[in-house]
Amino acid sequence: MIVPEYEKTFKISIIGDSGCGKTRLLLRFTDDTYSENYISTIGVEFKTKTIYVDGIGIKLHIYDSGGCERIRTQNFGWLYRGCSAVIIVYDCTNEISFKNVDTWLCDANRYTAETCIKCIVGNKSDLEDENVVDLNLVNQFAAKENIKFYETSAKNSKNVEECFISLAKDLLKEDIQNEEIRESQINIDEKSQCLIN
Ligand SMILES: Nc1nc2c(ncn2[C@@H]2O[C@H](COP(=O)(O)OP(=O)(O)OP(=O)(O)O)[C@@H](O)[C@H]2O)c(=O)[nH]1
Ligand SMILES: [Mg+2]
Repeated sequence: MIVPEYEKTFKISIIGDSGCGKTRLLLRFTDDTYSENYISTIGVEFKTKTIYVDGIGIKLHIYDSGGCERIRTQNFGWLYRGCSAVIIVYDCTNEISFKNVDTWLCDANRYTAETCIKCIVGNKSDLEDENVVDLNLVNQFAAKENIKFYETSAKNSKNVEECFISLAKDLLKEDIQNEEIRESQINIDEKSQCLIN
């Protein structure tokens, strides 16, 4: 018998302003690499990584796109179609990138299914002296929207793995719950069929 390498597949999209570190976060997670070079992403790129949660293989398809306005509006379809989770990234050293989280979240809420899980990531936490974003405001915003918040550094790896793994765990939990709901629905339908017959 061939044992499959993975049992679940989820699509995750990383969005947020240009330069906040989306591509570096993706490459840190998938390849454990980092570079100071800044080459703005044009269009949409994706990478995959299989992880194991409670013995279950989960293949993550992670989509990354350029954050500039023109690219933002061009890529709605690619980024959001069939998306199970969205990571909205801002740059801790750039207040405007945090202000724009609201716009990115509106896009995500508008173009993804209601079940799509969202989280906020404040990246570049290694640049402690340059951090200009008030953590209280971020926590308040995350609590209001009922979404998780992580401070990460693609540079020194802090919290990057934790963020993706926690997201994968939440996706798995949600998937199992939906499966249970589907099964109980089938049972109810079967019972009512029996009663009719
Ligand atoms: N100090 C520090 N610099 C970072 C970090 N993450 C990314 N950078 C730097 O920030 C710049 C932009 O990073 P990218 O990952 O290319 O940004 P992006 O969000 O993909 O940008 P677009 O593709 O234009 O949307 C690069 O010079 C990175 O080296 C981090 O955690 N810490
Ligand atoms: Mg990029």
